[in-house]
Amino acid sequence: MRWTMTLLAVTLMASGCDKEEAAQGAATTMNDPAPVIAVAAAPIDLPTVMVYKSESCGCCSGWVEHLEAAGFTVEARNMDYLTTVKTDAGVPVHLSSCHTALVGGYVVEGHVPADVIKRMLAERPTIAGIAVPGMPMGSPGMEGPNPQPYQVMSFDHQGEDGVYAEVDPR
Ligand SMILES: [Cu+2]
Repeated sequence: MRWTMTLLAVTLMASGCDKEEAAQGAATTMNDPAPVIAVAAAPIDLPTVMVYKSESCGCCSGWVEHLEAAGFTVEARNMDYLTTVKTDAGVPVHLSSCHTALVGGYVVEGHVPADVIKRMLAERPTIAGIAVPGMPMGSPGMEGPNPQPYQVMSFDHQGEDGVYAEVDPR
């Protein structure tokens, strides 16, 4: 098993190098900044997402799958008292949703799209976290027949909210 994994890793590394060389070769001939883009597109290390949810929450599991599909490693914990988790994390009551997650030092409340989380992790704003209040139809994990636009709110521990992102899944 270990041998197979090593082989796989070596194969992946080898193919990765080939691609990079190909991109560089092409760029040299064409004299454009393509190699920079190729490096930026390489997989980045995403921090593990800790998700606190109730055992029976189907849309929470849908959101976990969405994060995993986007490349996150997710550790999900089923909790009996989510209110305590939200209070401890400092999630404002009016921004609360079904599940609460912790990632990279931030709180992520509700059905926040993975790309918005990635943007926050890249920008590292001075906020406590982001939230999609309630459970809007069309948000990841809440796919359905009538998707609607929704906002991703930011919040801090001083009671300030703001709009972090506008999402229109239609
Ligand atoms: Cu939900």
